[in-house]
Amino acid sequence: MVMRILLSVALLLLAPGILAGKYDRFPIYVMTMNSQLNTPNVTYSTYGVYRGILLGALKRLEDSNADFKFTYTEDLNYGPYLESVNGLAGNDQEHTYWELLVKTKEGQIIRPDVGIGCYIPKANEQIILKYTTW
Ligand code: B12
Ligand SMILES: *[C@@H]1O[C@H](CO)[C@@H](O)[C@H](O)[C@H]1NC(C)=O
Repeated sequence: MVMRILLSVALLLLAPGILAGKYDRFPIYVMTMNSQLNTPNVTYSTYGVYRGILLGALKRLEDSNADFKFTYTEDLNYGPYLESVNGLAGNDQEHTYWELLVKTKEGQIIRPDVGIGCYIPKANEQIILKYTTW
């Protein structure tokens, strides 16, 4: 009996947490930067959902903000490859590409080992799309 009450209490306490996890949307920021030209960094805000992929957040941003556009190609093995941002495309001959970096909420900059189709942003992260060379 006591166990049962304890169990119900535990479940009641857990439920809101589980629901919040599933239906939460949280802010994320997308910054474009260009290491080749001295153009200013631009930061856009959008949102992520629980365990949602970056590609979805980028599409949402594109739909909500006329100043942000991107294109991607589909790689057989690795999925979506970010090809262009706001009309500027990476180019194999020129060895340029859009690098995916992430500034975590602790302020650390990481380079994810997956692309935009697999990366799962967390709340308040800043996604950095950096036009650069390899
Ligand atoms: C060279 C290379 C690159 C070069 C490609 C230059 C070129 N055009 O030749 C550059 C520097 C551009 C690159 C970029 C990135 N890469 Co890379 N890359 C490689 C590497 C070392 C070799 C690929 C290769 O030449 N294979 C031989 C050729 C014959 O096969 P291929 O199928 O034609 O190769 C093409 C694809 O691999 C594609 N490609 C390369 N990287 C990526 C990443 C993604 C997400 C996609 C969709 C396609 C793709 O470019 C190649 C040439 O067209 C592999 C690791 C490996 N040893 O395989 C990682 C690898 C494929 N890359 C990886 C990653 C994560 C990235 C980045 C997302 C890194 C980042 N944080 O920015 C970015 C892509 C960002 C974007 N714009 O979407 C991962 C993919 C893992 C995954 N499951 O998503 C790998 C496996 C390395 C790893 N971390 O383990 N990459
Ligand atoms: C853009 O952001 C990067 C990374 O945060 C920073 O190093 C760089 O100085 C910024 N560039 C400009 C022009 O503000």
